Order: sequence, then C-alpha cells, then structure tokens
Amino acid sequence: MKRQSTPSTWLFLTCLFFSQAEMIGLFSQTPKPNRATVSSAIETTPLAKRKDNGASKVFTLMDDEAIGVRFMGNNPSHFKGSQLPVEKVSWDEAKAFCEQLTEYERTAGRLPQDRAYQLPTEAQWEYACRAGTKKAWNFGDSPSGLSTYANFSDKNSNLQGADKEYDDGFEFTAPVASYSANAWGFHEMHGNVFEWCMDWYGKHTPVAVIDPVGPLIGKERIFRGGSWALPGVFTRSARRDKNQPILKSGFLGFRLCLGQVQDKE
Ligand SMILES: [Ca+2]
Ligand SMILES: [Ca+2]
Repeated sequence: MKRQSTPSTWLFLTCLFFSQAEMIGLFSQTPKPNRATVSSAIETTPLAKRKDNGASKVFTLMDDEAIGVRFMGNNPSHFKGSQLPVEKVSWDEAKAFCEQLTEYERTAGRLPQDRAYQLPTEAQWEYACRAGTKKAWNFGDSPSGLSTYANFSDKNSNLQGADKEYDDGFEFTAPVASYSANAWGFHEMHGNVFEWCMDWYGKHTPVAVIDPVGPLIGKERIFRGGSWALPGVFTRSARRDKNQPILKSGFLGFRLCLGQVQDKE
C-alpha cells in the first residue's frame, strides 16, 4: 500500500531529519544544538492535541512507530528497516529511551522542565486511536475495513488462527504509514506492532475518571493495538493486553508522547 503523509506529519519528519545526526549521538557524545528541534516540531504537529474539555491536559502523540529505530542507536528490532517499527524493546528500555531523550532535549534548551517525552498512558493511547469514535475500530464496527487500516495476521501469515479471508499485504511488520490514517491522522494504531503504554495493568474502575494513569504498583504493563502476529480482533480500539515490563517481542514496540511532567512522573 502507498505511504500516506499529512502536511503536519511531513513537517514533523522533516524537522526530525535535520536533527537526526545529533539525535543518533544521544548515547555516545555531547550533542550540538542546531536549527531544528524535535520538541518544537512536535509542538507544531496538530495531531492528538488533547484539550477537549476543561479538565484534560494537552499531550502530543507521535505518528511514528519507527521512532525508536532511528534514534535508539542500535536498532533492537528483529525486522530491520529504517521505516519499519521498532520492536523487541522492553517496557524498561522504552521508558529509559524516553528519559534520555527528555534529558537530551532539556540540555539542548529545547524542552521546558515541565514537559517530557513519555510513553502514552493507556487512556491517551486509546483517545488518539479512537479519534472521537466509539465503535469497535476507528473505521467502524465492521471488520471489513481491517485490510485497509491494520496489519494483522491475515492471509499472508502462516500463523495459527490467521484471518485468512483478509489481505493486508504484509506477513510481518509493515513500513510506518502503510495503512490509512484515522480521523486525526494516526497510522497503525490498529495493528502492525503492539505499543507499550505507561500504565501498570489494572481493572478499569466502575466510575469514569479523567486522565487516568493506572495503578500505582503492578506486575504487568499495558500494551495496545494488536500486531501482525495476531488476528484482527486484537486490533480493536478497546482491546487491552499486558505482560511483564522485561518482555521483548517482535510484535511489540512503542511510540512517543510529549506531555506534562506531572502527568506521570
Ligand atoms: Ca498482515
Ligand atoms: Ca500499532
């Protein structure tokens, strides 16, 4: 399928390109500030700015499952490619990457002390995935749209339980933005790789809460969205999965969120 980019995504990726050299040096040398900034690029990206009511905080989620591939130094992924999503990265490693990126950007004077790169909370992730929708997927209740919007275990897969009646074009991971975006411009919220969220796993509370951050303690971390290795039902907007934070898997990655420090720290 053809890669699709919104103008805002283009702007964001262009800015990242200009700062890529110094970002790769994140773990190996003293960075040198240049004209482009990751943080300002994200700030100008209108995707998933959450301010839908007076109680909610603004956050920005990145439309890029491959960010870790380009900026983590050594690509940990089983499936290699600059446009393929990062995977085989544990929650602990993803969290550490967020912290290092935050420190790097603050040191360079590009990130205020009250802002930080983080994993999205489960609530933030689902908010961005749904893009205002309330149905099973952000494209509707019928799975007929799966092949257009998600990479999952389909007819290209040799895995048990694959949804052989669908053809999404890929057996394993697909390049970012291979599939149609949701209404807010996010690609691959359904499928491709699961994405780690910040929260410990816990049962949903019976009463609705605003901006939840999950339990204070736990044994397993949440990941969301389904993957190339599992049938389409795992890609549903409300589907919750979890595992130990040390898990590394070829079907599990992450995307970054730029938020307020007090959100989760
Ligand atoms: Ca597939
Ligand atoms: Ca995904």
